[in-house]
Amino acid sequence: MRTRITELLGITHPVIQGGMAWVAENHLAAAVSEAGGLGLIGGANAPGDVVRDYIRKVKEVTDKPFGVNVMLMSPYADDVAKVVVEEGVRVVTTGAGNPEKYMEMWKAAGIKVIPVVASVALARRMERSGADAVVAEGTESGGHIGEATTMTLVPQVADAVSIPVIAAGGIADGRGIAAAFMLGAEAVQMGTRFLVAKECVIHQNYKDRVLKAKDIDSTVTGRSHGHPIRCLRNQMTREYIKLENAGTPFEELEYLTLGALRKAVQDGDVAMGTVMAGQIAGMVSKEQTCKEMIDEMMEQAEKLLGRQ
Ligand code: TUI
Repeated sequence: MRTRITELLGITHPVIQGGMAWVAENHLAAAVSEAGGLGLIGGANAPGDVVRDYIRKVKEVTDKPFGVNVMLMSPYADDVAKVVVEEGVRVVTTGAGNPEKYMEMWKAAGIKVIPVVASVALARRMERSGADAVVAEGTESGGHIGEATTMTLVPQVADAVSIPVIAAGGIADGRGIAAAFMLGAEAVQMGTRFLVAKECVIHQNYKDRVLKAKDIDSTVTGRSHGHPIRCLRNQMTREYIKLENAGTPFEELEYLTLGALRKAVQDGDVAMGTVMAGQIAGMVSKEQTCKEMIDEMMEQAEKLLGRQ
C-alpha cells in the first residue's frame, strides 16, 4: 500500500512502531524496520550516549529506514536531539511537547521530522515550523496522552494540515488500519500490539499482563496534575489514584511512580510497576514476530480497503 508516508520514509508498509519508553530499544526497532515498517528507538529519559548505542546497534543489523523518538520532557532531550544529527538518523518523531526549538537543526541535517500531536492547534503549528508529517495520537494510546479520541482527532487534523497524517491510538489490527485510512490518515503508529512481539525484549510478566488484559483494564493516572498516563490497572494505579483523589501533592505522587516503568519492563513487577498500554490491549492476544504481525494486519487492511 503506497501513500505519501511510505514514499517519504522509504518503507514498504504504512506502519510505524511507537517509540515506547524503556521498551522500544534496538531489537524491536530493527525487527519492525526489517519487516517493512518503520521501527523507532524510544529516547525516553535515556542519556544521549545510550540512544547513540541503540542507533549503532540497529544499523549493525538492518540497512532499512528507522527513526528515533525524542521525548521532550526528558532531562536529556537537548542531548538526544544532537545525537540524532551526529549519528545521521533519517527520521525523528517527538512526543510530550513542542519540538520547535530543534526544528531548524534537524531540517538542516536533512532529517524527516514527525511530531506527535494531540490537538489540531499543535498540528497546524508543526506544519508551519516545517514538519514533514504529524502523528495524530488519540487518548486511547498508552503512556502520556491528550484528551481527544483517535476517531475525532484524526479527521480534524487531516482537514487542518496539508502534510500527511499518521493515526495513533487504539489501532492494533487491519480493521483499525482501514478505519484510520477512512479518517484521512496515510499511515498508522502502533505501540500496544508490538509490546507482545517476539523481538520485544520486555519482561514476560509485562507481556502476559497485556495478553490477558480485557477491554476496560486501562486507567489514567496523573490527570489532576496535568501528566495523564494511561496504563493497565494494578496495585500501583489503585494506590496512586486514591492518593491523587485525596489531593496528594505531585512531588509525593512522583515519588510513588519513580522508576515504576522500568520496574515493570525490566523486573517484571506488574503489581507496583507502571504497565503502560493502550485501550486496545484487550484485543492483543497473541505473541508473534513483527513480520507476522505486520503481514497479517496489512493483508486484512488491504482486503477491507478493496486494494487487493
Ligand atoms: O509522548 C507520548 N507518549 C509517552 S511519553 C512517555 S515517557 C514519560 N515519562 C514521564 C513523564 C511523561 C512521559 C510515555 N508515553 N506520546 C506523544 C504525545 N504527545 N501524546 C500527547 C502529546 C502532547 C501533549 C501535549 C504533545 C504536545 C503537547 O503540548 C505541547 C505544547 O506545547 O502545546
